[in-house]
Amino acid sequence: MQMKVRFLVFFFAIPLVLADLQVGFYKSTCPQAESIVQQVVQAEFCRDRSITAALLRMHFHDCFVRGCDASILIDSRSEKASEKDAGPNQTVRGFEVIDNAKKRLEAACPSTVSCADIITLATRDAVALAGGPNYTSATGRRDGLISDPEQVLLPGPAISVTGALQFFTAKGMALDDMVTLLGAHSVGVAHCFFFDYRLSNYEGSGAPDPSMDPALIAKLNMTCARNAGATAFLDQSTSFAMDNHFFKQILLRKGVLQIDQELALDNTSARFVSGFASNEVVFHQSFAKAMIKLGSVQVLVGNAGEIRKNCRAFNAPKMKSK
Ligand code: HEM
Ligand SMILES: *[C@@H]1O[C@H](CO)[C@@H](O)[C@H](O)[C@H]1NC(C)=O
Ligand SMILES: *[C@@H]1O[C@H](CO)[C@@H](O)[C@H](O)[C@H]1NC(C)=O
Ligand SMILES: *[C@@H]1O[C@H](CO)[C@@H](O)[C@H](O)[C@H]1NC(C)=O
Ligand SMILES: CC(=O)N[C@H]1CO[C@H](CO)[C@@H](O)[C@@H]1O
Repeated sequence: MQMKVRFLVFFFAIPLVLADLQVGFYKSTCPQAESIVQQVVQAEFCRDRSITAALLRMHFHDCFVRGCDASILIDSRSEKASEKDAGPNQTVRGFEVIDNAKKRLEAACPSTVSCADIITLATRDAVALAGGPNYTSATGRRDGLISDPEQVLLPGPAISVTGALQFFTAKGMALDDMVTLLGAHSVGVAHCFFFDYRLSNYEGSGAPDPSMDPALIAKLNMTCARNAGATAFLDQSTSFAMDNHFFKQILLRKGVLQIDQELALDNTSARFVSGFASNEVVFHQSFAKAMIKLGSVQVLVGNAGEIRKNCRAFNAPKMKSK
């Protein structure tokens, strides 16, 4: 009996190991790693609550291009463009928080904690601070050696649910994961150029997008008339909280991005939307699970890649002799 139980435990434990990432990977090599990241994020959050949105989007963009390998952090140089030069990356922000955490981690435990893990841990902490679930993140990611703007293929805001799903299934995720992760649009903003085509003459109809609440059309129209770089909150109800109001809003036709509104209208995704809108606990549980999945997409582990010393640049090639 004892043997059988042990065998079963061992057997079932396998799928829980996420590609060799492990909870508490830095326990012996840098015990203060997670608390250092948490302190930096907490300090930033007190200064500016929008850091949660910035980190969530950074984490998503990192993991969907070459896996969660911090390729998004590399600065471009005059002779070599990086992911930051790609169109969709133009408005990614929050890089200073990662730099700040890295600086303190290098002082405490040099060349030990990867930039990819810093993004993952910082995002986890920022989500919890914004009232989202406080989940456990496995660590042990390594930093990638490539950052290429040509490889940034991310869905745009006018994509359909079916179209967007192809991006997610390519990363091993299902429709429920996608609807859940788009719940990250519970925080943060979008620039007018990502949604203003919905406000008038939508698809040449001479009228605004009929799927948007007319009061929201009028409001956004005023916001965007003010200046070209204007932004609107993705969740017009509770714009800084990782709660389930985003799902309630799209049921009321108050989705700012077309893809967000589509989630409520498409009959494949609509049932997940109503489920999350009516039960925040279910949304939070699903969000924790989906974020852990997101953070394990195509990770580099073991001896792959490197541990960058500066998150914005690859390490210098190793010298052959000392
Ligand atoms: C089909 C998938 C997705 C599309 C088409 C999409 C599109 C967009 C667009 C167009 C913006 C506005 C950016 C700006 O104006 O600066 C945005 C913002 C944002 N996205 Fe997504 N997104 C998707 C999935 C996700 C996922 C999976 C996450 C995270 C798990 C995420 C998190 C965010 C956050 C937090 C913001 C606000 C950023 C800020 O305030 O700086 N998005 N997204
Ligand atoms: C999340 O949980 C960790 C570990 O229990 C704790 O240290 C941290 O303060 C929690 N974060 C929030 C925002 O509650
Ligand atoms: C939005 O503003 C434009 C002008 O910038 C105007 O033509 C249009 O009628 C407005 N639409 C609504 C719904 O207010
Ligand atoms: C979903 O909508 C399509 C048409 O857009 C329809 O053919 C299909 O039967 C619907 N499925 C369900 C489950 O309602
Ligand atoms: C944050 C960042 O580096 N954004 C860059 C994205 O790419 C454009 C060029 O397309 C740069 O101008 C931005 O600085």
